[in-house]
Amino acid sequence: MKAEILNLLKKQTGYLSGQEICDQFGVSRTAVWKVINQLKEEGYQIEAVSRRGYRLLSCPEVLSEQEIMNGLNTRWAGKKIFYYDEITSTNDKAKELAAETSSHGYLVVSDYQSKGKGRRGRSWESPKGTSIYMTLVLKPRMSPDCISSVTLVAALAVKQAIARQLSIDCKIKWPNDLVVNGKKICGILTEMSSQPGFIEHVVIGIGINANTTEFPEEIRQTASSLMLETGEHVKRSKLVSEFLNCFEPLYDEFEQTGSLHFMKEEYDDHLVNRNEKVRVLEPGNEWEGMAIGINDSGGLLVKDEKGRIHEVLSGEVSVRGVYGYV
Ligand code: BT5
Repeated sequence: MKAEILNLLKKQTGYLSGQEICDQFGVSRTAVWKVINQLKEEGYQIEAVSRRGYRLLSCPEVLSEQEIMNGLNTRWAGKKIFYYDEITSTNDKAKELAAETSSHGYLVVSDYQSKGKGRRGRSWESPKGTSIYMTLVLKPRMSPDCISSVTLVAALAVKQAIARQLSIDCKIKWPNDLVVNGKKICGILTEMSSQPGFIEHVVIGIGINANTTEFPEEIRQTASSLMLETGEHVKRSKLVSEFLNCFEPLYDEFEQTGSLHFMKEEYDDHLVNRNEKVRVLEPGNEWEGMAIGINDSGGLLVKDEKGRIHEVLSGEVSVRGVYGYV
């Protein structure tokens, strides 16, 4: 009922009478008053005038289930949202929930993570109230081999969502980072649970530095936020809904065709070190070459000094610019 009342308040230009709300939902005035108070606690400014009713004055910049839902335009992505003020890691919570339910496409989102995770045991800085930490849970109908491609689908969806809200064009650092002006503003951690030949679930964890202004010393040179790079304040809930709106059609197409062919051109156009020299760090082997673009299965094509083209697969491999992170 909270979401519906909020929607009514948003649509109304003047006052919305308390009685009207009671009639519409068949509830008492006290119940309405309680919902209004909950909304106020969440940061909505609502004016209450006797005999006229309620009027919404302003909406907070909050990350909340309601606000994300309001911006959704999807069939299945994010239709169920688990919101937390704080959590250890949205990926860990998502995996816990995935084991208990069979539904596809729900989102776990939190305002703070005490143990945000990066890949291979690394950590993800997750300060409170400024950024986005979310995990989408999928039950894919595809072979486990296709899963690394899902990270690329998510990266392109984040890029598209950011472009819808802010006047910047982010670059993608294959396979799982987004960068602006050479600094990392988003990281993706995809984890899968599978049995031989089939996938039980996949969780796609995404951290976006939205309005963060301070980073710890160790990452100050390589990390940044959308606000620092654009000067624009990011509406986090809106960005989350846009991500889901962008992700759904891309994923549907990928699931149907089993290939990234349909998005390859757009992806390559945003590949940060396309046609530049990169260093490929494979376990026990480091070499340099020129990044060309991705192939239909999500591998990165890199041309070595002899002109031979190699498919670099994500996993144990890192690709860096020869001068540093990008
Ligand atoms: C990643 O790992 O980039 C994947 C990050 C995924 C984070 C999301 S948040 C929601 C979900 N729940 C989780 O627990 N995780 C996911 P990797 O490529 O390994 O990069 C990690 C490295 O990035 C660290 O070792 C730092 O050097 C750097 N780093 C840490 N926090 C950062 C931040 N907030 N912004 C930019 N760089 C950061």
